[in-house]
Amino acid sequence: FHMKKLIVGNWKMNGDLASNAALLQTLMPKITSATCTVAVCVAAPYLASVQALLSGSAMQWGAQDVSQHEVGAYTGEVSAAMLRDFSARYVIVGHSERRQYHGETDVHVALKAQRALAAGITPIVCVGETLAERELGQTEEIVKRQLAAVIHANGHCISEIVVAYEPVWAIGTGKTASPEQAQHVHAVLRAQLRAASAHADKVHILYGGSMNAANAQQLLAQADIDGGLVGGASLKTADFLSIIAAAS
Ligand code: G2H
Repeated sequence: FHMKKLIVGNWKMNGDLASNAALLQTLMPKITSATCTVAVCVAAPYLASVQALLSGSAMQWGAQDVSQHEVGAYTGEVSAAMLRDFSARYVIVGHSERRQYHGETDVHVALKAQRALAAGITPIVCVGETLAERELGQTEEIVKRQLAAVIHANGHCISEIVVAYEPVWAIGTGKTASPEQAQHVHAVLRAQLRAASAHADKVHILYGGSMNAANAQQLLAQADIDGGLVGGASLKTADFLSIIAAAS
């Protein structure tokens, strides 16, 4: 059974109208192949322009966060239905930067994943341990706890999610998990998904954390690494294209 790999650019809080358009116009003609799925997750204000640019292309788009609430008096929040209005295919939930700087807990992340699924948007659920947790030997326990919350809240829909393993110590630091370290955790996550769903093997488990042109191939060659969630390198055309080539 061969799963098409999924490469998602996480632009984080970068870019502007002009630079987004320039980046996508360079990427679009080069991303025509059906051998790998490619998406970019952009800041919410740019969804409309990214939708206009990418509609009809081979690229997908999505957002970086979604409200845990459905609708109502939640100033500043963006709902799953709003993302749906701009045909977002994906939304990242529980990125470690949200957990770290915005107080998101496993409970919030589970609710956000639920809202996304209910709106027909695929949540990219991020899990990962900090350096201190890894050094204490708690990696498996932490990622399993983070994923368990989402499995518990989403039951039989769990095969509709994407999981991203992002060791916090590897994010934006230039330090990457070795292919063996990453594969080990991916296998743990796969086993947990299999225990929850008969369709676990169709869940993409992405690696994230300083994935780049030089390390992508080896990471993507691992049995349970089904793609990448790419931050910094997704803002550089040549690097992002190399990663896509490695996944194709
Ligand atoms: C991890 C990743 C993308 P970077 O956060 O989500 O970013 O590739 O810059 O480490």
